[in-house]
Amino acid sequence: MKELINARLRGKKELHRIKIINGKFTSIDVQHDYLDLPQHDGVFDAKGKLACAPFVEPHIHLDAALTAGEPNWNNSGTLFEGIERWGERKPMLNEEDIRNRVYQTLELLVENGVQHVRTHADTTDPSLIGVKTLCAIRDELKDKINIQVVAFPQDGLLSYEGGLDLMIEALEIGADVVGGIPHFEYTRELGEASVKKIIELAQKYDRLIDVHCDETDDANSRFLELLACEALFNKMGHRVTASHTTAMHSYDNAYCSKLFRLLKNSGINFVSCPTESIHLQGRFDTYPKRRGVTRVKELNAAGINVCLGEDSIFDPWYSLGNGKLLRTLDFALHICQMMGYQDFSTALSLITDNSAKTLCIEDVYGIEVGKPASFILLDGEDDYSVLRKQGEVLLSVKEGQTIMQREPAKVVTGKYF
Ligand code: 17E
Ligand code: FE2
Repeated sequence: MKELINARLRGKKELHRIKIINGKFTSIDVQHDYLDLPQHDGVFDAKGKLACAPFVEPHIHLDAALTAGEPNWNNSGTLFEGIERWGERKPMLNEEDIRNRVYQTLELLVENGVQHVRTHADTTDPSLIGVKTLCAIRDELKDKINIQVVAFPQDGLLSYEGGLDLMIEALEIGADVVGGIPHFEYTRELGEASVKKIIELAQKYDRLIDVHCDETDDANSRFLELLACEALFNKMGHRVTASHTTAMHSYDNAYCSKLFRLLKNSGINFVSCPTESIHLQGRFDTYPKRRGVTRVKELNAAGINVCLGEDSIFDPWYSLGNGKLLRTLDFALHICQMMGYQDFSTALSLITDNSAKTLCIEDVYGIEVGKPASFILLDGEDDYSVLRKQGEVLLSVKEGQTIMQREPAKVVTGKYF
C-alpha cells in the first residue's frame, strides 16, 4: 500500500491522508474534504473508518493453546486444577503438535488485528520443547509477526526440581523475557528468593521480565511489592511487567494506598487478563464472590501503565477465547467499572499503546511519520463506536504490506420495520 485516504485517527475529528514509502509512514495530513480519488494501485479508501496502531497481545500461553480437555477437562475451574491438567498434557507435547496449534492460534490473532505477541513458554519440562519450538517459530516468522517468548516456570522456578537450570537453559536458547510464578512456589521464602533470582537473571542475560505475580485471591500474597521494589532499586522498571496481580483485588485499601506509591515510582507495567481472572478467581468464595481482577481502573488513573491480554485460547485454564482483544476489552470495562465517557473514549489504549509500552516496542509502534507503516482499520469512527458495535478489524497492514483484509458481514433480509 502506498496511500490511505479518508481515514480517521484516534482522538482527532478530521479525516486524514496517510502516505507510505518503503514500508514507512512518510506523511500524515489533515484532509479538508472527503477525497474521491479513483481507486488505483496502492490507494486504499478508509471511507471514514478508524485507522489505529495494530493490536498487541501482551500475554498468551501459545504452548498450551487449543489443548482444552486433553486428556482431561478442568472441572473445578481453578488455576490450580488448570496447572494439574496441563501437567497431564505436557508429556504428550512434541514439535509438530506445538507447531500445529501455535500456527492456528497465530492465525486467529492476525485475523483480529494483532501484529505483536508476547507468549509464555513453560520451562518446567525437562525437554524444553515448548521453549525451543516457540523460539524457532519466532525466528521463522520474524518478518510476518513480532513475537516475544517468556521463559515461564509453570511449576515453580525453585520448587520444581531442576527449575533454575531449565530457566537458564531457556535463556541460553534465546527466550526474550524471564518469567516467574512466586505465589505458586512452596513457601513465601521461596517465592521471594525466586523474585530476586529473576531480577539477577534478567540483568545477567540482558532480558525483559514478565512475572505471573500474585495470581490468587489470597490477600496475603504480596510478591508484587518485592518485584516493584527490586525493579525500582535496579532502575529497570520499564523493562518489568507484573501479570495478573489478582490478589490486589483483595488487598486492604490502606495497604493498596501505600503500595501504589511504590508501583508509580518503580515504573513497572501491568497486564490484566480479565476474561481469565473473572473465570479462575473467586472459586473458593461462596457468596458474595470476589471478581478477582486487578485494579485496572485505579492503576490507570494513577498513571501506571496497564494493558490487557487474553492469557488463554481453549486451554486447560480457559476453554473459550477467539483472538478478539475487543472482547477482552469489553469484559475489562464491565468488570473494572470503567464505564464513563472518558473511559470509553480512550479504551483502545488498553489493547494498543499501553501494551506496546509493556513490550518495550514503542520505537517501532504507532501511526507517526518515520515509523514502520503498520496499522489496522477498524469498523467504527472512534474508540467509543468501535467498542459499542465491537467493530471488526477490516484491514491489517504491516510495514506497508496488507496482511489481512475482511469483508464485513451484511444483513441480507429486507427491511423489517
Ligand atoms: N498458567 C498460570 O499460572 N496462570 C494462567 N492464567 C495460565 C497458565 C493460563
Ligand atoms: Fe498467564
